[in-house]
Amino acid sequence: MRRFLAVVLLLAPFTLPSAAKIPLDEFALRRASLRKSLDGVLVLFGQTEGRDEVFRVRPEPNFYYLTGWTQPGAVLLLTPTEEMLFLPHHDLRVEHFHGKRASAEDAGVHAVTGFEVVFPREKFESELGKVLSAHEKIYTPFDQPIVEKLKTAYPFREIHDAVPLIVKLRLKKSASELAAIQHATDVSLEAHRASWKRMAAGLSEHQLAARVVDTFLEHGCDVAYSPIVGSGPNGVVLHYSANQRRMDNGEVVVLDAAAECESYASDITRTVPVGGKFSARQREIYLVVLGAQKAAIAALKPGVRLSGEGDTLTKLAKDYMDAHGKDLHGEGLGKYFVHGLGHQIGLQVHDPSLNEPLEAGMVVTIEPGIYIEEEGIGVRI
Ligand SMILES: [Mn+2]
Repeated sequence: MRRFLAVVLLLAPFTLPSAAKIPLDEFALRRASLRKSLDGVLVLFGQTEGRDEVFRVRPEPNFYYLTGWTQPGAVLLLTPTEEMLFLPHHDLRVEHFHGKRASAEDAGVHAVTGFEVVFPREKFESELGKVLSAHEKIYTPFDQPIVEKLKTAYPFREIHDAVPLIVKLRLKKSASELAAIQHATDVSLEAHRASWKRMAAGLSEHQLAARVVDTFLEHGCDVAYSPIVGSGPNGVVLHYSANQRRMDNGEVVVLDAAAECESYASDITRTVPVGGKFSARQREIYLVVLGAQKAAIAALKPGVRLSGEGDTLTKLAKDYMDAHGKDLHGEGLGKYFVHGLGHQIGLQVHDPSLNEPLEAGMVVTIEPGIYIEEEGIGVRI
């Protein structure tokens, strides 16, 4: 028995699902394919950091997508034929707080960054000036403060939003991205199952959240978003996150929680009865939501739209609810489905979309819900 236990303990660390790290080459390939469609100069700033920051800073997703670089203060400059990364100098004080960082003057900087050309940060303005002698247009994200600075510095240049160019690439997931999302999903499923085991009348919602977050951290992942644990009447609040209510038998809990692993997110919602059994009405609503989800998944294929005008998967789910259930006033349940059916997912839980029909290689969530305040029932799957 003792020997058996020792073997199990030895094996245990290796049975954890392993995180799929995106190789540096893939970031280089992404830049190469962006450069192919680039008719100007692209400028992207990575994340900055606050003073004495103790919260983990998420990388700016577009910058991360093209560089894989997470150290703050970096700048990316692309032209159709060139790639340059600009890094801040070493700062002993900063490195005392945050650990060693890479800098342009380091011998190994090319191998570490995957860039052949790495300059110190202060060279950015002069290098931008040089490449602009051969190009008219500047692409930069319109949602970042840099756009105003560029407009002031280059008043006679056409400045365009860089985001659609990058989003076009981000929408189609590579094999390693699919593996990363699958991994975050596997960890999230395990977290949901762990919380179901903990579930009992008299517990508080945050105790389910604790089990969920514990599972994420155990796997070296983090929360993709604040866990939503909405029991009873809180189940109808879409983005409820206080998680402080006592749960009781007879109620259902909407548990919307997922992990982010190696920068890729998942997004999973399940609705379960606190005491292990649905009431007849809860079960009825649950089966309508599940049926709508299955119908939408069956109709999911390239060319369809998730939401918007006309025939969309959201409309299909709503029609299913109308056809399969009624509220206390004899009206269809579709009107209680008050959000979009799903969204793109990847580096962000709500990955950006260009509102075009779905294409092969995209990853979307399908998560219908019915929220009837009058009956105190919220179900999302
Ligand atoms: Mn979602």
